[in-house]
Amino acid sequence: MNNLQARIEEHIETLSKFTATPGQGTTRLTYSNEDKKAREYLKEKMKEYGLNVQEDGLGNIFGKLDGTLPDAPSVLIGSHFDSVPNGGSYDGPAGVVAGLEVAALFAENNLKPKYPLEVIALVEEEGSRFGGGLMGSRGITGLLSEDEFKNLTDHDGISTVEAMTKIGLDPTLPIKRDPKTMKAFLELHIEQGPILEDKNIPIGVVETIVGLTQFEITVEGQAGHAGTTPMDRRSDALVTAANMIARFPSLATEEGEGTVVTTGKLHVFPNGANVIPKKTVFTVDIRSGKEEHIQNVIKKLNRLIASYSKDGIHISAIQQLYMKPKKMNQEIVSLLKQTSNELDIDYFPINSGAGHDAMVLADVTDVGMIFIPSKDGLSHCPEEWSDSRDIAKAVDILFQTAKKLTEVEKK
Ligand code: HGY
Ligand code: MN
Ligand code: MN
Repeated sequence: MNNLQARIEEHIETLSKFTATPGQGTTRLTYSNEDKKAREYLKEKMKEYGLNVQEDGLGNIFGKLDGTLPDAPSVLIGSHFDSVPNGGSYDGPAGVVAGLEVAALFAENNLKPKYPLEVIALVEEEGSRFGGGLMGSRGITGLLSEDEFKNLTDHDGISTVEAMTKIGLDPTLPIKRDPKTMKAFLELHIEQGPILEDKNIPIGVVETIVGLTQFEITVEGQAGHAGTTPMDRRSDALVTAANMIARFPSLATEEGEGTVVTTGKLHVFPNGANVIPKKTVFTVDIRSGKEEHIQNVIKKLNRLIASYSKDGIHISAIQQLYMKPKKMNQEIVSLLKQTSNELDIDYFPINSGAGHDAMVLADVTDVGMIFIPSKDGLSHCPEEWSDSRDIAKAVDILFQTAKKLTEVEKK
């Protein structure tokens, strides 16, 4: 195993230990103690690799290698470092680690870039704690306003500001970043699907990222005794939710073209075996490569809500996130393909069914993304695994691409 691959494995292994569910995958919620430990590790490595480290008012981490051009915009490389509950070790961290190791190669080769290089580690991409997702990158671009950010609370009613302060972060630091300070953003991510592994190709060059929206639906009925309440006198919030959720797969298949609809979260109140549920809260995640399909499913969802709002049942919906499908910057896509060819690394042009911070930053700077294979196509589960040799190949591509984009001065 070469030195780069060994360092990659050490980073991934170390970060995977910062989990609230040891032995049951990675659970690293934003601003948790696990976040704090991962953050300290990443900042320590950034300093070790010669980067100036800063955090913003959301807790995103930036490690900067200054360029020779004064006040020039940065080439950013990184991803997120939060996780889904009981997730894997690579979703997010693979991209942050790749950014770290590109910076290490700049340091090892004593490279002087004209444009600064910045390694970034973003918060709350998954939305596991505060809902919606893509929070860190949406804060940077202003898509999430400072007020919206500060009013977010988790399932226990703890606010972002309260949670940040608890782990020593400063919510008074700037949140929105001036787009003129960003020249480009490169992100390595695991594919989270089976295509690259099936084709036995180590690199995917991302062309587009799927559009997506997420709703939180609340169904309110009437609690009651499971034994004494006749069936025709119930306003059962869980039966209503179940009837609605059972319709979602057909909403997706009716649209076709890869449209998907998922309910991943369901809370029942008061959640007693002998109590007719008073309230249910569940999520609906809708995705498609074509925005018209997302809009059609939203219309059908609204019709479902209207048709089930009767007999003592009240249904409300909060739209937590809406992102149009995004194309990657064509010049960067070509540069990534050209660099892969120069390095004789096989690649496959691919579209992303997962959402990524790259789709948000694409609103304010030129963005490019590459994938590596996921074993058995699995992700968002403890079985998630990718080969550090593929991460090393991705680092080589990102290193050469970053040298071009930062216009490293020829010695
Ligand atoms: O949901 C997604 O696509 C990403 O994993 N946040
Ligand atoms: Mn991810
Ligand atoms: Mn994810």
